[in-house]
Amino acid sequence: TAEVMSLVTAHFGKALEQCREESQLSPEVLDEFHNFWREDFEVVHRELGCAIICMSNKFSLLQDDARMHHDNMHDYILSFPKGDVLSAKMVELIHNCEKQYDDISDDCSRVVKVAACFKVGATQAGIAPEVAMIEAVLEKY
Ligand code: BOM
Repeated sequence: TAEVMSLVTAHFGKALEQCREESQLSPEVLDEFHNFWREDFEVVHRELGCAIICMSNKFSLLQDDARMHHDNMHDYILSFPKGDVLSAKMVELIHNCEKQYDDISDDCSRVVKVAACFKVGATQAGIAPEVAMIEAVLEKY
C-alpha cells in the first residue's frame, strides 16, 4: 500500500546524502529523495540512476550485475510494518521494469529507466505514496 511505500521511501531516502558525492547528483536535480514521488518530478537523470545504485548497495538490494537481488529486496520490504502487503508486488513491479530495459548496458542509465518505470507502475497500482505521507513519517524519525 501507499502507506507502507511511504515508510520504505523515508528509510531508503536516508542513504541519499551518503551517495550524493559519488553519484554526482546535484541538489538542483533532486534535493530530498522523497521528491522522487512528486507528480512533476521527472525521473530522467543518469546521476539519479547512479545514486539509486549506491543507495541500494547500502542495503544489499542489488546483485553484482546491478539488477535487483530478489530475496534481499523482499526481506527489506518485509522489515517494515505491514511490509507483507507490499513486498511481492514491489519485487514484481521492479522485475518487470528490469526486463523492459535489459538491453541498456550502462548501469546508471538503465537503473534510472527502471526507476521511472517503477514509479509509473506503482502509481497505476495505487501504491505510490503522497509526498505529504512521507513527510509525516520523516517527522517521527
Ligand atoms: O535494476 C535495478 C533495480 C533498482 C530498484 C530500485 C527501484 C526504486 C527506485 C526508487 C524509488 C524508491 C522508493 C522506495 C524504495 C525502494 C527500495
